[in-house]
Amino acid sequence: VSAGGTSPTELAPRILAGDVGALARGCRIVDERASGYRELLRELFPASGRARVIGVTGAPGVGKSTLTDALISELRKRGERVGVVAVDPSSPFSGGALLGDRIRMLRHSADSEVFIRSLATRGAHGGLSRSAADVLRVVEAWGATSVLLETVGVGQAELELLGVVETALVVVMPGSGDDVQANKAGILEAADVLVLNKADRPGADVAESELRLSLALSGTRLGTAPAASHHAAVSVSRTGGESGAWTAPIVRTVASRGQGLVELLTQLDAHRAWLSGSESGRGERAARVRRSLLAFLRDVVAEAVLAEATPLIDELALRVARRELDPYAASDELLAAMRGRPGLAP
Ligand SMILES: Nc1nc2c(ncn2[C@@H]2O[C@H](COP(=O)(O)OP(=O)(O)OP(=O)(O)O)[C@@H](O)[C@H]2O)c(=O)[nH]1
Ligand SMILES: [Mg+2]
Repeated sequence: VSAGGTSPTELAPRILAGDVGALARGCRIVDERASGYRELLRELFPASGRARVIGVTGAPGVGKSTLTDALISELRKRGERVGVVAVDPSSPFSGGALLGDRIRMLRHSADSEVFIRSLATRGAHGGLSRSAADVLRVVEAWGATSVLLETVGVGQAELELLGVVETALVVVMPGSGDDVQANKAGILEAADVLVLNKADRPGADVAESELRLSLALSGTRLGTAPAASHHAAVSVSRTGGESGAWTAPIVRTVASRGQGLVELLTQLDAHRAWLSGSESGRGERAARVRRSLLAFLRDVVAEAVLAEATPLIDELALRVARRELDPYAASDELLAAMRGRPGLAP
């Protein structure tokens, strides 16, 4: 039972009716995995999946929050209802930054059609993308037509987070070399739209050609990737092949002045249209759903197995340490035990 004395199940219809207070409570319950969170998510699930979910990621200070703020304004001009979920998986010291973001977006706080929420950090023990996906679902059920997920950094955690969005927007700025960083982490390859923000700064042209080079290089490297891989379609198109594939465009913006936002929104629309209106887009969308389900199942199954099999795992670990058992044999024993068979253990 939540703070307001409303059970999670009573909360669902209120969230679905667009109640912001209920939404805030629902987000907290889901984020903290408080009792009843599963039931709440189950009830909200049918109402999710309709919003456009946009991931905004990039190195610290590139202007993600400024861009998010500008995007909120642009989307509001269209009459959209907008949700923002901010995550900082990389740093436990981000209280100030998040507070700063909040202050920056304060001008939207009086707007009842805008909901902004910072996600509690769960990066340390994984499952961050699961938390993000859960909270996104609640915000969608509230009736947001667009949800922006802001994440700081260009590492593995951000790559995982990009897996739960529809359109992944990767932000870079001139003269930072963060495109190189992002390239290493595979973030550039995961981008559906690349934003070169702070285009008012010197070096924007150089930065853009470097970005193009990085993309071309990653495309070449990915050209040999298996066809089923996430980025295959994009890389094929980048290397000049298959038609109908999506090629990540580069959009220049000056977020602090709201410049380039119309073009950015045009590209976001184009990506959405591609996802739902083309064969390869629908394939990509289905592949993403499957991929994030797989990540979720891995998380849940591992959790369940670890919870149930702790004594067996302890025993297996001892035997592996004594070199009586190799890890493959240990996994065979664990699986056998999980299947309810007596197993191979003595
Ligand atoms: N010159 C210029 N400055 C910008 C632009 N966009 C944002 N800034 C400034 O860059 C600084 C960082 O912007 P933020 O939006 O906080 O960047 P961020 O990526 O959200 O930063 P973190 O959340 O800390 O990673 C602020 O001082 C902004 O005013 C731009 O297009 N041009
Ligand atoms: Mg920020």
